Amino acid sequence: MATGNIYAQLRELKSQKKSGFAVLADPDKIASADMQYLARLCNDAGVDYLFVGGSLLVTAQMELCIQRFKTESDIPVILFPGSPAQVTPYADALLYLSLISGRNPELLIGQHVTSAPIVRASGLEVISTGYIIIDGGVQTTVSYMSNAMPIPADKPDIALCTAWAGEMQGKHLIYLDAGSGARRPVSAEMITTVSSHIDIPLIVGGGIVSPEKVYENCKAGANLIVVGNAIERDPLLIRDMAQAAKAAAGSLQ
Ligand code: 1GP
Repeated sequence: MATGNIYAQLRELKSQKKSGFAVLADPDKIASADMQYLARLCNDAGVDYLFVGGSLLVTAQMELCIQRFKTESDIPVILFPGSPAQVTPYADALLYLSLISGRNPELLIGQHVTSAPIVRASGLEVISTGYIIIDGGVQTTVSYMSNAMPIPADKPDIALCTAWAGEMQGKHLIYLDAGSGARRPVSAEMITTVSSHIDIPLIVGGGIVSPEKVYENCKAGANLIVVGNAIERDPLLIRDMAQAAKAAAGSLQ
């Protein structure tokens, strides 16, 4: 499938050894009155992308959330779906996730087959993503819902071989995720091991709670950092985190 603008931007980050910053909004956790506030904060802070989705959504607020973000900011909205039911044409792009660290055929290919007509008709920019879950020291929603074992946090070689396999299968991105609310984020060592040996952009998220960690992970080679929980608790972290990602430009990677 042809790739579009957002993927071109991510490739640019990779080739220029730069990093971006994305805020993950779980529509279940944001009151509709706060969506406008969050969108404006992100806009003012120079956030690169708004990710929307969740491993388990229990309210019907997703489309409202995306529409608010689109009216209140210029930031591209990327779907990070926990299931095909979260595919909506209101966003700009879709992370077309294949859980390559797991051995659950439904999340490798099954759900993709059943949702293919909807995805094709959506008009979204579809970004094929090798999704890799790393043990974050606690059972996260994604690890429970996916019924798949995460890669041990101290095994960067397994993460690298999984990322290589995804890259050779033609995935356009790799996403290393310790899971939302992880106690232990993906280690800098694992990020460097993976990033320095693949040619496609690397997204990192899960359990990142400080601008210092954002900076460290970008230095380690992440091209896009995703933060959700910490920002739900303290939206004022957005500015410092976005700046930390930009400040790390030109580092080792
Ligand atoms: C989870 O990577 C994201 O899939 C973000 O995680 O909510 O812990 O920041 P947090």
